[in-house]
Amino acid sequence: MNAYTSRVLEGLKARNANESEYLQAATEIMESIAPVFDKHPEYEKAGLLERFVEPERVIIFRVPWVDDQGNIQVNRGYRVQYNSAIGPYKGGIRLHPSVNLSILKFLGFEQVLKNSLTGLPIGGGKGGSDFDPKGKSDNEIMAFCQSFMTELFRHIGADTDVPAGDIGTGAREIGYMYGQYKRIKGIYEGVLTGKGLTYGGSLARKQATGYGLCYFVKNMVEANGKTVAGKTVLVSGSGNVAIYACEKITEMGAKVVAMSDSNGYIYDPNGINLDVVKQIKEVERGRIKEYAARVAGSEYHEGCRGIWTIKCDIALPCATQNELDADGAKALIANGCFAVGEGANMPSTLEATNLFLQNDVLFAPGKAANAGGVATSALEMSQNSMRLSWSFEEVDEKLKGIMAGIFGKCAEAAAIYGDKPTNYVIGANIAGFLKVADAMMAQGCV
Ligand code: NDP
Ligand code: 2IT
Repeated sequence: MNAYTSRVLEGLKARNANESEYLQAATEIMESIAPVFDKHPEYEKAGLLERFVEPERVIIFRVPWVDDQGNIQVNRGYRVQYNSAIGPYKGGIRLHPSVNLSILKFLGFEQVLKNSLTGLPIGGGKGGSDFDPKGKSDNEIMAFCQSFMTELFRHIGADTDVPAGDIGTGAREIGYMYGQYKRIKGIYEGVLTGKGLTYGGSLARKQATGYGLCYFVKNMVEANGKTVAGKTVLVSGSGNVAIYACEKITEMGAKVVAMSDSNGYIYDPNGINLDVVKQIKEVERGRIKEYAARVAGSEYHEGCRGIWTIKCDIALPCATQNELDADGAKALIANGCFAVGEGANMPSTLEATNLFLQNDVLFAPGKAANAGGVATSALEMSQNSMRLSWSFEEVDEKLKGIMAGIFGKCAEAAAIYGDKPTNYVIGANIAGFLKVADAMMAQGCV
């Protein structure tokens, strides 16, 4: 790292000492983009990095709601509006008991670079709450979502900030939030993405993150003289991203042998039966453990981290941050895994990422590999603005093109700035940063 990036990173550490996830993401980003400042001394004069690392605005609010027993519950709501240099803030809403400012700042920071990589006009943001949707009735989910939107509505809009889904926020939650926004504001506009298909949602948005991940991985693997077909794959998680990653990679001719949730993982040497997973997770909102009781020849193991000890060629972590640590990375490498594609945001710890890079495992960082979700959200925004809807095939074709474009940008920046041409971590961070930096320079000290 050069003196400028070191100084700014040290300042960040001093000011945000208790925000470990945020500092983890910031450290990776700053280490990656340092070489840019050697080529662009004008950035330091403009205080560009000091402005780039600081969110434009953070909103924290009370979310009171009444549960089915008539008790008052109070959660904390957040929206981190990180950077609007290249478009309205855009990014998901996470509903999970672990949510705090550090996690939302890391997610917002990653989102700025990810959204830039898509090539579409979207800035970066993230929001959420420490509300736990698990075990709640539909009525309680609705009560929470309506209360959350009763405060959030004044901070968002189709041309200012457009939230979407993330962990714990799917079509049901987006529907309740959209209904409440429309009721309060009286405007029918594309203020959220991931909407239902009857009220402005885009075909293929549900599939987009998982499919996009597989398109990126296929591009990466083939650019390095290998193939996806015939390979054995691990997919962690069993939520939206994991399910559609499993679907597409299977369609590409690979075999997924394991999936997980926060309690444990299933191993099915015959290849995961995705219809069973969809029934358990999408319809029944149940636990992955139930798969083993329904599919002969499969096993359930308690503890989600054990999934990385299964022998595979390709690993797709699609659950949550830091789910894949140094021990997991060592086990994957020892078993001959040659490619890792991050469907989740920052699922690999810094140590795990470095182990993959040092051992020449092809590594697709989340901000590039999972950008298909937000890219398709931007396509949903376009369709809403035009008041029309594209077919599944049209959206899917655009998604394929966008993912190929993102891989191209990562490879190109890695070739110029990286220690090796396959360092797509450096490639993604620099390619994403350059566009935002250029826009910020053009717009002056704001
Ligand atoms: P879902 O809520 O649909 O699924 C999340 C999955 O991850 C579940 O299987 C869940 O298990 C597991 N999980 C969540 N938290 C933990 C934890 N602390 N430890 C272990 N497992 C956990 O979310 P998504 O599929 O939408 O999101 C998954 C990841 O992908 C997240 O990192 C998200 O930020 C990222 N992402 C999502 C996009 C989208 O479009 N939805 C776009 C780009 C990235 P359990 O049920 O036990 O909690
Ligand atoms: O992390 C992400 O990119 C998302 N959760 C999707 C955001 C979006 O606006 O579609």
